[in-house]
Amino acid sequence: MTDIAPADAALADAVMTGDRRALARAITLVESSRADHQVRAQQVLARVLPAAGRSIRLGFSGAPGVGKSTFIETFGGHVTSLGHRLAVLAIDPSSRVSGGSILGDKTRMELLARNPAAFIRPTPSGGALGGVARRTREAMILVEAAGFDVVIVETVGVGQSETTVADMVDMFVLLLSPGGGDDLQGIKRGIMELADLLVVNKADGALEAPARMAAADHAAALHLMRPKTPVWTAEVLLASAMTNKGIAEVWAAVCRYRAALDGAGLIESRRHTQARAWMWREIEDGLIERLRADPAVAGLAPGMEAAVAEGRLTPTAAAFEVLARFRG
Ligand SMILES: Nc1nc2c(ncn2[C@@H]2O[C@H](COP(=O)(O)OP(=O)(O)OP(=O)(O)O)[C@@H](O)[C@H]2O)c(=O)[nH]1
Ligand SMILES: [Mg+2]
Repeated sequence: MTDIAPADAALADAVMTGDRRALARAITLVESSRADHQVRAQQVLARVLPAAGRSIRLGFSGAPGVGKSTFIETFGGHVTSLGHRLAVLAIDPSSRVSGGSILGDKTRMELLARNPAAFIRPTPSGGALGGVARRTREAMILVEAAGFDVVIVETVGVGQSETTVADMVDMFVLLLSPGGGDDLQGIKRGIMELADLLVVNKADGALEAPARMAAADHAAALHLMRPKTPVWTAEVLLASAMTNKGIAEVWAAVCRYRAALDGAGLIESRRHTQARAWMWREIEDGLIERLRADPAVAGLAPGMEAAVAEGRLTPTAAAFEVLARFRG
């Protein structure tokens, strides 16, 4: 890697002093797809890396409308009132409207958006899940370096993004709505299995009784699942982002979880595993990109595809031919 430019070194240093504008600029650099920006972003990240990693990383997911934004607003108010500094990032590969979902409903996070102890960054718009995930991971490093000690990565509970988020955080929290079993909520068993904590939101007013029933149902379903780690068994809590009920208990559960895993050295080892897996993902993505850009491969691939389609060659043999032609 070439040496970092003085201006970028200054940017990295400003991030580490907690300068919010520098932080926003550094995240913008990380999000840029320009090749020269990518090089500079990696230099900035390398410089701040020693100052990162000292947060609790939380993933929040749940079906559309379950109350994620409202919950993060209320939960964020509680956590910052305890003296923590909270950063909220989002992964939303569906990239609904430009600006992303968090910015779109900043009205739901009005207090948090104005809270000096909080930093909200909207979804980087567009791109495949892998690209969005990379930018979110790198933004996480930057917010940690800027001194935010609680990081929430929010994702909409549709499709692959839960797995992606679960793979980059210390604790995965699934928000559920009252009423209906998991079938009704479209929550797949695989996603429940990712959860370290389940929170049935909207446990207020007329929804309180159905919320209790939903919580009991989910607790029963959890009972049949194998815990992700021997030191922590997933719990189901009731909360209302509207009335504040149960919010302190959710934070208390986060603290208990952290203590349990930290005590067993599991947060560190989980992060090591995640970092290694991330490196290999980047290598795989980079290789594929180079392969597709290779002129020899580009010349050969269409013929190979035709041969495979017409049954003149097995896909395996065709793949061997293509790989043999690839010079890297
Ligand atoms: N009764 C009740 N309603 C709530 C609660 N939390 C959120 N809501 C309502 O549920 C609706 C959806 O809330 P959001 O916070 O936008 O939900 P979301 O999960 O962020 O939705 P998407 O961003 O679209 O995925 C809004 O009308 C909220 O006012 C709660 O604790 N109780
Ligand atoms: Mg939302």
